[in-house]
Amino acid sequence: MSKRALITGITGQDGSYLTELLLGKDYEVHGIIRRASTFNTERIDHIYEDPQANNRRLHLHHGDLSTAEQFTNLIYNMQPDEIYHLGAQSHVRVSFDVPEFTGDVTGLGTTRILEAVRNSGITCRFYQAGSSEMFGSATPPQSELTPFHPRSPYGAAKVYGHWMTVNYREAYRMFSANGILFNHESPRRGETFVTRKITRAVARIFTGKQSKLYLGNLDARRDWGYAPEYVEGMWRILQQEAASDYVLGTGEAHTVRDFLEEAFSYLDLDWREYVELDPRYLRPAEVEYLLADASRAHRELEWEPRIKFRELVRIMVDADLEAIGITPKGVGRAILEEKFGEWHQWAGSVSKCLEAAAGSALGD
Ligand code: NAP
Ligand code: F7E
Repeated sequence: MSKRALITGITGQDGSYLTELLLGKDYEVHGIIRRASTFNTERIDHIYEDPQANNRRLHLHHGDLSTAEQFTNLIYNMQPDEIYHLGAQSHVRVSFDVPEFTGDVTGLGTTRILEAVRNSGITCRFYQAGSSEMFGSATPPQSELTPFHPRSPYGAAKVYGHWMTVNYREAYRMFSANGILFNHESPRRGETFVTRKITRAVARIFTGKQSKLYLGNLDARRDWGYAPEYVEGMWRILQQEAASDYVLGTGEAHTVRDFLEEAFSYLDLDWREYVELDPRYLRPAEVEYLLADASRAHRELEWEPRIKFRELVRIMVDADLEAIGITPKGVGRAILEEKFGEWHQWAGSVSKCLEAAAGSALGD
């Protein structure tokens, strides 16, 4: 019998890739989406099936992590085998502007889902989307044994979610596991995160649609990987015999400046001619250096990322060129086709799904 999964944050970068992965593994997938006045399902529209279709395997439910009102009933009625809790206010800079809201959605949101599982009385496996931001100023490389020292309301909220996940494991013997994921990016990354902001700007500058790119701190170092590989890691974490916590990352760190150099030079542009500082993008407290020690995941999950920094940049620039209607230079596309057999839509992995329905995914 096929398994059933519930995903919070299904409309986000990771939620969309995870949905494709699970549908490809024959799961029935349920996702929670927020009611919005405009369509907010762009990342999953290509795999969504018409609500009237028979035997569909992707189902969406309205809900918001700021209230627990319907989660217990939803989970009790659905009886999922696995819950991937990915929903969050996930922007670090924004979390300084809305610290209370971030604590509510990103921190307490985790407790609301855990408590709903406990109250529903069902047995299921729970994944918490933890973050390298929890390490903050801890000395790199960071592993599962590194003490947390968050530097933002977002990081602090994720530390709370992490320990609640551990607590439900210890107190109620729930299979609740933390993934501590370092930055992972893709053509589906939100446009205000620095990697996508850069690759989108490179494509627009190349085609004359933009002349300047305003950024903040260029010295911060991040361990950037490719998102589809990280959702595979989430799935592996929930397939282990016992629940535990795992760091996922590439083991390579680069500065934002390195990213600029790599992205602009791919199209023979010099980033210094286009990039200017805007202090609004600086953070009250910065995380300077994140570098994953993912040796436990390599050993126990057999998880090893195949896409590294330089390849990631090329994939993202190619995709952003394509998104504005320009034939990509093609190196990034060739890398993905060689390593995964497909370009970034992963259409083949969900080939069993019906044609995507046009318009609003919930259809109401
Ligand atoms: P993302 O693209 O920002 O997606 C966040 C998702 O959460 C979206 O589906 C969003 O819905 C949903 N959401 C936000 N507020 C909500 C609310 N109040 N109620 C219900 N849903 C809400 O994030 P991501 O990059 O996919 O990351 C997935 C998870 O991993 C997040 O928890 C993030 O904090 C964590 N994480 C990410 C990274 C990374 O590098 N990407 C690394 C470590 C951890 P809308 O589409 O309606 O906005
Ligand atoms: O910033 C610097 C910024 O916003 C990366 C989230 O997915 O990963 C993400 O958080 C670095 C920082 O990602 C701009 O100061 C410079 O040092 O792309 P980001 P993040 O803060 O690392 C972690 C693992 C998560 O869990 C989060 O959910 O880039 N930077 N100039 C800038 N950053 C942004 N956004 N915009 C700039 O203009």
